[in-house]
Amino acid sequence: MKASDLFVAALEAEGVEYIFAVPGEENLDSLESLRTSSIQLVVTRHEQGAGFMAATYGRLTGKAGVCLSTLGRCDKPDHTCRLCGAGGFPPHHHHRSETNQDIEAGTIPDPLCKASTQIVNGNRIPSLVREGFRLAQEERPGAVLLELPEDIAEEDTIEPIIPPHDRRYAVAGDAVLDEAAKRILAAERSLLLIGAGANRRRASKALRRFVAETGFPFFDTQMGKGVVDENSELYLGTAALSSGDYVHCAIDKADLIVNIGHDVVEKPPFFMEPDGQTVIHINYKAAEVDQVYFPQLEVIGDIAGAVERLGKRLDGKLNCDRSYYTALHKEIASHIRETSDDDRFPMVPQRVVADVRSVMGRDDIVALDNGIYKIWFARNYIANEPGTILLDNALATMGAGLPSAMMAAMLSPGRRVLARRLEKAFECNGQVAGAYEVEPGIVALKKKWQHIK
Ligand SMILES: Cc1ncc(C[n+]2csc(CCOP(=O)(O)OP(=O)(O)O)c2C)c(N)n1
Repeated sequence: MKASDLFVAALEAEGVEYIFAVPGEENLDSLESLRTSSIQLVVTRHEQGAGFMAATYGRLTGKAGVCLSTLGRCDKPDHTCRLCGAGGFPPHHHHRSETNQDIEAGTIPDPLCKASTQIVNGNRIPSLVREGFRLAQEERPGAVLLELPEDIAEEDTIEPIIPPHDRRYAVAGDAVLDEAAKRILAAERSLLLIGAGANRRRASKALRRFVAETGFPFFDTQMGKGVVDENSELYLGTAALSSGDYVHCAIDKADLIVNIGHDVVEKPPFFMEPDGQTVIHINYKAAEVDQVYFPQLEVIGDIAGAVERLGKRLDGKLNCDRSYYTALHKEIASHIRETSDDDRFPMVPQRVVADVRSVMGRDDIVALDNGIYKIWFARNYIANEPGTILLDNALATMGAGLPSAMMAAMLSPGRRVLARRLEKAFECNGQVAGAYEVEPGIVALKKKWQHIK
C-alpha cells in the first residue's frame, strides 16, 4: 500500500472524522489519499484556524482533533486539549536543504508538543500514528506532531495498521481515600474546587452525583465551568482571578479545599499560604508543586473513580458549616443581578453577559477570545452544562473564539452558538482576520461596550 494511503487508513482506524487543513505542494499525496477516505477534509485559510478547530474538537469530544499543514506548522501548545497535527514536509533526503527556514525546523515544535516525530520509513506509520494518538489523548492531553516527508508519502509499505485498544486509569487505593475522607470530615468549612482537568465526561457525571449526594459547596475555574451545574445554591462562583474576587471571601474562610482537576495551565484560582487551608489534590496526575500550590494530600488516578469512592465514605456526614456560604451565595447573586439591567450606553459587560445568558438555552454554546470581558463572562455567566462556555484560561490566544465556535456548531447541530467576534482579536491575530465568513447558526457579537469598576 502507498504510504500516504496507509497514513490515512491509520487515521480512519483511530476514528478521525475531520481533518482541518491547509493544502499545499508538500501534502498532495495525503490529500489525494484523503479524497477517497471517510474523513471529511475541512480547508481553512490559515493553519491557526485549523489548529483552533482541531483543539476545540478535542475538547468537546475527548478524542484527538487532527489538523494537517503543508510546509510550516499547525501545532498548538495546549495541554488542555487533545490534538494531533500532521505536517507535509519536503523530501526526507533533502532534509535541511529545503526547510525554507533559518533555524532547524525539526526542533521548533519540541517545546510546544508532547512529542514530535518525523516519519522516515513508511512502514513505521502504523506504530507512529497509534503512539501519537495514545500520547495526545493521555492525561494531560496535548499536541503531538507527525511529519510525513514527500518522498516517504510515495513509498510502498507492507505493515498492517495497529488498531486502538481499550484503556482505563487506575483508581486511588483505599488507604489514601480513607485519609482524604477523614480530613474532610474533620474540617469545619470545606470547599470543593473544580478545575480544567475535571472537564471530562465521566468525571463530570461523577462530580454531579457527588455534589448532589454530599451537599459539598463548590466553586470552579474558568475551564471547569459547567462541569457541575452552576445553577445551584451550592455554587459560590468562578475564580477568574487569583485573589480579591467575591468568591475569595469563601475561599479565605475555608479550612480545607478539595481541588479536583487542578491544571497549571490555568491562572491559579487562589494562592496557597504556608499557614492557610489544607488542600487535597484529586487528579489523574500528581501535583506540580510551586510556591502557591503545595497540596498536603494527593489522591492520584481516575477522577470519576476517586470521587465515587470518596462520596461513599462521606455518606451524608459532611460536617460543613454552610451558614456563611449560604449568605455569601445570596450576596454574590444579588451583586450580579444589580448590574444585569444597567441601561447605560455603550453597554456595560455585565449587561451584555446577562442579555446573552437570557437568550441562550442551557445546552447552547458561547465561544470567547481573551480580554477583561472574559473575566465578566467567567464570573457572571451561569454555565449549566460542560462544554457550553469555550475559553482558554491557558495560553489564551486572541482569534481562537470564532474557529472554536465554528467547530462547536459543526459538532452540535441544533444548538445555538455565539462567538464574540471582536475587532481586537482581528487586530492581534491578522491570520484570523477575514479568514472566516460567519457560518449560519453562529451569532457573532461585536464589541461596543464600556468597562466599569
Ligand atoms: C494573539 C494574541 N495577541 C495578544 C494577546 C494579548 N491580549 C490579551 S487580552 C488583549 C486585549 C483584549 O482587548 P479586547 O478584546 O478589546 O477586550 P477587553 O479586554 O477590552 O475586554 C490582548 C492584546 C493575546 N492574548 N493573543
